[in-house]
Amino acid sequence: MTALRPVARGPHIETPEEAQERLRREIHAGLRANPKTLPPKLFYDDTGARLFEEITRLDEYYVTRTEHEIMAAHAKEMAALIGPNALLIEPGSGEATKVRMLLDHLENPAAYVPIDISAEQLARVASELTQEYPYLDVIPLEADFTRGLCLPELSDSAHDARRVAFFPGTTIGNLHPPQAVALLREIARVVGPRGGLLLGVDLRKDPTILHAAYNDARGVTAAFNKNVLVRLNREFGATFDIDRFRHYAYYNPVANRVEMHLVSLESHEVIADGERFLFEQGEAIWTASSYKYSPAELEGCAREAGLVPRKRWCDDRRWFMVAFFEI
Ligand code: AVI
Repeated sequence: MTALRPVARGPHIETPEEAQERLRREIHAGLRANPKTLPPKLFYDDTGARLFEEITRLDEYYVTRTEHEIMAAHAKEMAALIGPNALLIEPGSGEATKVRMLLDHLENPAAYVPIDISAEQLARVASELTQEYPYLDVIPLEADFTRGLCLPELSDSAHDARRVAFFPGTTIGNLHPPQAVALLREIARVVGPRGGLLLGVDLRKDPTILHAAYNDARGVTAAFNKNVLVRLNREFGATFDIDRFRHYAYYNPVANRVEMHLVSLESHEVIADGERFLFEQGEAIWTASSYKYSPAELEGCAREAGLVPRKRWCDDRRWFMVAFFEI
Protein backbone atom coordinates (compact mmCIF):
# COMPACT_ATOMS: atom_id res chain seq x y z
CA MET A 1 0.00 0.00 0.00
CA THR A 2 1.29 3.46 -0.88
CA ALA A 3 2.13 5.63 2.15
CA LEU A 4 -0.48 8.21 3.11
CA ARG A 5 0.85 11.67 2.27
CA PRO A 6 0.12 14.76 4.32
CA VAL A 7 -1.91 17.49 2.66
CA ALA A 8 0.47 19.89 0.89
CA ARG A 9 -0.32 23.61 1.04
CA GLY A 10 -0.44 25.58 -2.18
CA PRO A 11 0.24 29.30 -2.55
CA HIS A 12 -2.48 31.87 -1.80
CA ILE A 13 -3.77 29.85 1.16
CA GLU A 14 -5.18 32.42 3.53
CA THR A 15 -5.73 32.15 7.26
CA PRO A 16 -9.44 31.79 8.11
CA GLU A 17 -9.36 35.45 9.23
CA GLU A 18 -7.85 36.63 5.92
CA ALA A 19 -10.37 34.58 3.93
CA GLN A 20 -13.25 36.01 5.96
CA GLU A 21 -11.96 39.55 5.50
CA ARG A 22 -11.69 39.08 1.72
CA LEU A 23 -15.24 37.68 1.66
CA ARG A 24 -16.45 40.65 3.73
CA ARG A 25 -14.98 43.07 1.19
CA GLU A 26 -16.54 41.15 -1.72
CA ILE A 27 -19.94 41.17 0.00
CA HIS A 28 -19.73 44.89 0.67
CA ALA A 29 -18.75 45.68 -2.93
CA GLY A 30 -21.50 43.37 -4.23
CA LEU A 31 -24.25 45.00 -2.17
CA ARG A 32 -23.11 48.42 -3.36
CA ALA A 33 -23.14 47.38 -7.01
CA ASN A 34 -26.01 47.86 -9.41
CA PRO A 35 -27.54 45.30 -9.75
CA LYS A 36 -26.72 44.06 -6.27
CA THR A 37 -24.74 40.81 -6.32
CA LEU A 38 -23.29 38.36 -3.81
CA PRO A 39 -20.32 36.04 -4.40
CA PRO A 40 -21.45 32.44 -5.19
CA LYS A 41 -18.87 31.01 -2.78
CA LEU A 42 -21.21 32.18 0.02
CA PHE A 43 -23.44 29.21 -0.82
CA TYR A 44 -21.09 26.59 0.54
CA ASP A 45 -21.07 26.76 4.34
CA ASP A 46 -22.00 23.49 6.11
CA THR A 47 -25.76 24.03 5.63
CA GLY A 48 -25.25 25.05 1.98
CA ALA A 49 -23.06 22.03 1.26
CA ARG A 50 -25.73 19.75 2.78
CA LEU A 51 -28.50 21.46 0.79
CA PHE A 52 -26.47 21.13 -2.41
CA GLU A 53 -26.05 17.38 -1.73
CA GLU A 54 -29.84 17.25 -1.44
CA ILE A 55 -30.22 19.18 -4.71
CA THR A 56 -28.10 16.59 -6.53
CA ARG A 57 -30.63 13.92 -5.55
CA LEU A 58 -33.78 15.86 -6.55
CA ASP A 59 -35.99 14.46 -9.32
CA GLU A 60 -35.86 17.80 -11.13
CA TYR A 61 -32.07 18.21 -10.90
CA TYR A 62 -31.03 15.87 -13.70
CA VAL A 63 -27.46 17.26 -13.81
CA THR A 64 -25.57 15.01 -11.38
CA ARG A 65 -27.49 11.87 -12.33
CA THR A 66 -26.97 12.40 -16.05
CA GLU A 67 -23.25 13.04 -15.76
CA HIS A 68 -22.98 9.92 -13.60
CA GLU A 69 -24.78 7.87 -16.28
CA ILE A 70 -22.41 9.14 -18.98
CA MET A 71 -19.35 8.41 -16.86
CA ALA A 72 -20.62 4.95 -15.92
CA ALA A 73 -21.22 4.09 -19.57
CA HIS A 74 -17.95 5.47 -20.96
CA ALA A 75 -15.37 5.56 -18.16
CA LYS A 76 -13.42 2.73 -19.75
CA GLU A 77 -13.05 4.61 -23.02
CA MET A 78 -12.24 7.83 -21.14
CA ALA A 79 -9.50 6.05 -19.20
CA ALA A 80 -8.11 4.60 -22.43
CA LEU A 81 -7.87 8.09 -23.93
CA ILE A 82 -6.11 9.37 -20.82
CA GLY A 83 -3.70 6.47 -21.28
CA PRO A 84 -1.29 4.61 -18.99
CA ASN A 85 0.97 6.23 -16.34
CA ALA A 86 -0.91 9.54 -16.31
CA LEU A 87 -0.87 12.10 -13.52
CA LEU A 88 -4.53 12.86 -12.81
CA ILE A 89 -5.31 16.31 -11.37
CA GLU A 90 -8.73 17.29 -10.02
CA PRO A 91 -9.33 20.96 -9.16
CA GLY A 92 -12.18 21.30 -6.64
CA SER A 93 -12.14 17.56 -5.90
CA GLY A 94 -14.61 17.69 -2.94
CA GLU A 95 -15.66 14.15 -2.07
CA ALA A 96 -13.84 12.83 -5.19
CA THR A 97 -16.86 10.71 -6.06
CA LYS A 98 -16.73 10.70 -9.84
CA VAL A 99 -13.01 10.19 -10.15
CA ARG A 100 -13.42 6.69 -8.74
CA MET A 101 -15.14 5.70 -11.98
CA LEU A 102 -11.97 6.71 -13.85
CA LEU A 103 -9.61 5.19 -11.29
CA ASP A 104 -11.42 1.86 -11.72
CA HIS A 105 -10.19 1.78 -15.31
CA LEU A 106 -6.97 3.82 -15.46
CA GLU A 107 -3.85 1.85 -16.26
CA ASN A 108 -1.12 2.37 -13.68
CA PRO A 109 -1.74 6.07 -12.93
CA ALA A 110 1.43 7.95 -11.89
CA ALA A 111 -0.51 9.74 -9.12
CA TYR A 112 -3.81 11.46 -8.33
CA VAL A 113 -3.68 15.09 -7.18
CA PRO A 114 -6.97 16.22 -5.59
CA ILE A 115 -7.01 20.02 -5.09
CA ASP A 116 -9.45 21.65 -2.70
CA ILE A 117 -9.72 24.47 -0.17
CA SER A 118 -10.75 22.13 2.64
CA ALA A 119 -7.66 20.48 4.12
CA GLU A 120 -9.80 18.31 6.42
CA GLN A 121 -11.87 16.92 3.59
CA LEU A 122 -8.70 16.35 1.50
CA ALA A 123 -7.05 14.37 4.30
CA ARG A 124 -10.15 12.19 4.74
CA VAL A 125 -10.67 11.63 1.01
CA ALA A 126 -6.95 10.85 0.47
CA SER A 127 -7.06 8.28 3.25
CA GLU A 128 -10.20 6.62 1.81
CA LEU A 129 -8.74 6.53 -1.69
CA THR A 130 -5.44 5.05 -0.47
CA GLN A 131 -7.40 2.22 1.12
CA GLU A 132 -9.60 1.66 -1.92
CA TYR A 133 -6.73 1.90 -4.43
CA PRO A 134 -3.65 0.69 -2.47
CA TYR A 135 -1.34 1.08 -5.48
CA LEU A 136 -2.38 4.72 -6.04
CA ASP A 137 -0.14 7.61 -4.99
CA VAL A 138 -2.60 10.26 -3.76
CA ILE A 139 -0.97 13.70 -3.40
CA PRO A 140 -3.58 16.04 -1.85
CA LEU A 141 -3.08 19.78 -2.30
CA GLU A 142 -4.83 22.48 -0.29
CA ALA A 143 -5.27 25.36 -2.72
CA ASP A 144 -7.89 27.70 -4.13
CA PHE A 145 -7.84 26.87 -7.83
CA THR A 146 -9.97 29.92 -8.62
CA ARG A 147 -6.92 32.02 -7.71
CA GLY A 148 -4.52 30.15 -10.01
CA LEU A 149 -3.71 26.47 -10.48
CA CYS A 150 -0.54 24.91 -9.16
CA LEU A 151 0.85 21.45 -8.43
CA PRO A 152 2.44 20.03 -5.28
CA GLU A 153 6.01 18.80 -5.24
CA LEU A 154 6.19 15.64 -7.35
CA SER A 155 8.60 12.73 -7.67
CA ASP A 156 10.58 12.69 -10.95
CA SER A 157 8.37 9.99 -12.46
CA ALA A 158 5.13 11.76 -11.49
CA HIS A 159 6.59 15.07 -12.69
CA ASP A 160 7.38 13.66 -16.13
CA ALA A 161 4.07 11.81 -16.53
CA ARG A 162 1.37 12.93 -18.91
CA ARG A 163 -0.88 15.35 -16.98
CA VAL A 164 -4.63 15.16 -17.33
CA ALA A 165 -7.08 17.40 -15.47
CA PHE A 166 -10.54 16.16 -14.49
CA PHE A 167 -13.15 18.90 -14.02
CA PRO A 168 -16.63 17.36 -13.73
CA GLY A 169 -19.94 18.61 -12.35
CA THR A 170 -20.43 21.55 -14.76
CA THR A 171 -18.61 23.79 -12.27
CA ILE A 172 -17.26 25.58 -15.34
CA GLY A 173 -20.88 26.75 -15.96
CA ASN A 174 -20.85 28.83 -12.77
CA LEU A 175 -18.25 31.13 -14.30
CA HIS A 176 -19.03 33.89 -16.78
CA PRO A 177 -17.62 32.80 -20.17
CA PRO A 178 -14.48 35.04 -20.09
CA GLN A 179 -13.63 33.62 -16.65
CA ALA A 180 -14.37 30.11 -17.92
CA VAL A 181 -11.92 30.61 -20.80
CA ALA A 182 -9.33 31.99 -18.35
CA LEU A 183 -9.69 28.90 -16.15
CA LEU A 184 -9.42 26.58 -19.16
CA ARG A 185 -6.27 28.47 -20.17
CA GLU A 186 -4.88 27.97 -16.67
CA ILE A 187 -5.67 24.24 -16.87
CA ALA A 188 -3.96 24.08 -20.30
CA ARG A 189 -0.87 25.77 -18.83
CA VAL A 190 -0.65 23.35 -15.89
CA VAL A 191 -1.20 20.15 -17.88
CA GLY A 192 1.40 21.33 -20.43
CA PRO A 193 2.36 20.08 -23.88
CA ARG A 194 1.22 16.42 -23.75
CA GLY A 195 -1.66 17.17 -21.39
CA GLY A 196 -5.39 16.59 -21.47
CA LEU A 197 -8.64 17.67 -19.86
CA LEU A 198 -11.79 15.68 -19.15
CA LEU A 199 -14.60 18.19 -18.60
CA GLY A 200 -18.28 17.78 -17.66
CA VAL A 201 -20.69 20.49 -18.81
CA ASP A 202 -24.44 21.00 -18.83
CA LEU A 203 -25.99 21.60 -22.26
CA ARG A 204 -28.73 23.90 -23.59
CA LYS A 205 -32.13 22.29 -23.63
CA ASP A 206 -35.87 22.90 -23.29
CA PRO A 207 -36.03 25.86 -20.88
CA THR A 208 -38.88 24.26 -18.94
CA ILE A 209 -36.49 21.43 -17.93
CA LEU A 210 -33.92 24.01 -16.82
CA HIS A 211 -36.57 26.02 -15.01
CA ALA A 212 -37.72 22.98 -13.04
CA ALA A 213 -34.14 22.02 -12.13
CA TYR A 214 -33.62 25.34 -10.34
CA ASN A 215 -37.20 25.66 -9.00
CA ASP A 216 -37.78 22.25 -7.41
CA ALA A 217 -41.17 21.50 -5.91
CA ARG A 218 -39.77 20.84 -2.40
CA GLY A 219 -38.05 24.22 -2.29
CA VAL A 220 -34.56 22.85 -1.64
CA THR A 221 -32.98 25.21 -4.18
CA ALA A 222 -34.92 28.11 -2.66
CA ALA A 223 -33.53 27.18 0.78
CA PHE A 224 -30.02 26.86 -0.74
CA ASN A 225 -30.34 30.37 -2.22
CA LYS A 226 -31.81 31.96 0.93
CA ASN A 227 -29.17 30.31 3.11
CA VAL A 228 -26.79 32.96 1.75
CA LEU A 229 -28.74 35.60 3.69
CA VAL A 230 -28.84 33.42 6.80
CA ARG A 231 -25.07 33.19 6.55
CA LEU A 232 -24.70 36.96 6.13
CA ASN A 233 -26.73 37.48 9.29
CA ARG A 234 -24.76 34.90 11.29
CA GLU A 235 -21.21 35.58 10.12
CA PHE A 236 -21.31 39.24 9.16
CA GLY A 237 -23.90 40.65 11.57
CA ALA A 238 -26.33 41.59 8.77
CA THR A 239 -30.04 42.13 9.46
CA PHE A 240 -31.71 40.39 6.50
CA ASP A 241 -35.31 39.34 7.13
CA ILE A 242 -35.32 36.15 5.06
CA ASP A 243 -39.10 36.21 4.60
CA ARG A 244 -38.88 39.54 2.81
CA PHE A 245 -37.01 37.88 -0.05
CA ARG A 246 -38.20 35.42 -2.71
CA HIS A 247 -35.99 32.85 -4.45
CA TYR A 248 -36.30 33.61 -8.16
CA ALA A 249 -34.49 31.52 -10.77
CA TYR A 250 -35.11 31.51 -14.49
CA TYR A 251 -33.37 30.54 -17.71
CA ASN A 252 -32.30 33.45 -19.88
CA PRO A 253 -32.11 31.95 -23.39
CA VAL A 254 -30.32 34.99 -24.83
CA ALA A 255 -27.49 34.93 -22.30
CA ASN A 256 -27.67 31.08 -22.16
CA ARG A 257 -27.71 30.95 -18.40
CA VAL A 258 -29.91 30.15 -15.45
CA GLU A 259 -29.83 33.18 -13.17
CA MET A 260 -30.55 32.84 -9.47
CA HIS A 261 -31.78 35.89 -7.63
CA LEU A 262 -33.20 36.86 -4.25
CA VAL A 263 -35.92 39.42 -4.89
CA SER A 264 -37.02 41.86 -2.21
CA LEU A 265 -40.81 41.62 -1.74
CA GLU A 266 -41.11 45.10 -0.27
CA SER A 267 -39.18 48.30 0.09
CA HIS A 268 -36.97 48.11 3.18
CA GLU A 269 -33.52 48.70 4.64
CA VAL A 270 -30.94 46.16 5.71
CA ILE A 271 -27.79 46.77 7.73
CA ALA A 272 -24.81 44.80 6.55
CA ASP A 273 -21.17 45.34 7.44
CA GLY A 274 -22.12 48.49 9.32
CA GLU A 275 -23.79 50.11 6.31
CA ARG A 276 -27.48 50.67 5.42
CA PHE A 277 -28.59 49.13 2.14
CA LEU A 278 -31.93 50.14 0.68
CA PHE A 279 -33.94 47.47 -1.15
CA GLU A 280 -36.74 48.67 -3.41
CA GLN A 281 -39.82 46.47 -3.77
CA GLY A 282 -38.94 43.98 -6.53
CA GLU A 283 -35.21 44.66 -6.40
CA ALA A 284 -32.95 41.64 -6.88
CA ILE A 285 -29.68 40.40 -5.45
CA TRP A 286 -28.07 38.30 -8.20
CA THR A 287 -26.56 35.31 -6.38
CA ALA A 288 -25.51 32.89 -9.14
CA SER A 289 -25.37 32.07 -12.82
CA SER A 290 -25.27 28.62 -14.36
CA TYR A 291 -24.30 28.83 -18.02
CA LYS A 292 -25.57 26.19 -20.41
CA TYR A 293 -23.46 25.47 -23.47
CA SER A 294 -23.90 23.96 -26.89
CA PRO A 295 -21.16 21.38 -27.59
CA ALA A 296 -19.75 23.62 -30.35
CA GLU A 297 -19.66 26.71 -28.13
CA LEU A 298 -17.94 24.89 -25.28
CA GLU A 299 -15.41 23.49 -27.74
CA GLY A 300 -14.88 27.02 -29.09
CA CYS A 301 -14.05 28.23 -25.55
CA ALA A 302 -11.65 25.31 -25.13
CA ARG A 303 -9.93 26.09 -28.44
CA GLU A 304 -9.56 29.69 -27.38
CA ALA A 305 -7.74 28.38 -24.30
CA GLY A 306 -5.43 26.17 -26.37
CA LEU A 307 -7.29 22.88 -25.87
CA VAL A 308 -8.20 20.72 -28.87
CA PRO A 309 -11.47 18.72 -28.72
CA ARG A 310 -10.81 14.99 -29.12
CA LYS A 311 -13.98 13.19 -28.08
CA ARG A 312 -17.36 13.95 -26.55
CA TRP A 313 -19.91 11.74 -24.84
CA CYS A 314 -23.54 12.71 -24.27
CA ASP A 315 -26.60 11.02 -22.82
CA ASP A 316 -29.39 9.98 -25.23
CA ARG A 317 -31.34 13.19 -24.55
CA ARG A 318 -28.19 15.31 -25.16
CA TRP A 319 -28.73 17.11 -21.86
CA PHE A 320 -25.15 16.81 -20.61
CA MET A 321 -21.72 16.32 -22.15
CA VAL A 322 -18.42 14.99 -20.92
CA ALA A 323 -15.64 15.95 -23.33
CA PHE A 324 -11.96 15.15 -23.66
CA PHE A 325 -9.47 17.73 -24.87
CA GLU A 326 -5.78 17.65 -25.58
CA ILE A 327 -3.21 20.40 -25.98
C1 AVI B 1 -22.40 23.60 -8.54
N1 AVI B 1 -23.17 23.99 -9.74
C2 AVI B 1 -22.69 23.27 -10.91
C3 AVI B 1 -24.62 23.97 -9.55
C4 AVI B 1 -25.35 24.39 -10.86
O1 AVI B 1 -26.20 23.65 -11.31
O2 AVI B 1 -25.01 25.44 -11.39
C5 AVI B 1 -25.06 24.87 -8.43
C6 AVI B 1 -26.56 24.92 -8.22
N2 AVI B 1 -27.23 25.95 -7.89
C7 AVI B 1 -28.50 25.65 -7.78
N3 AVI B 1 -28.66 24.41 -8.06
C8 AVI B 1 -27.45 23.93 -8.33
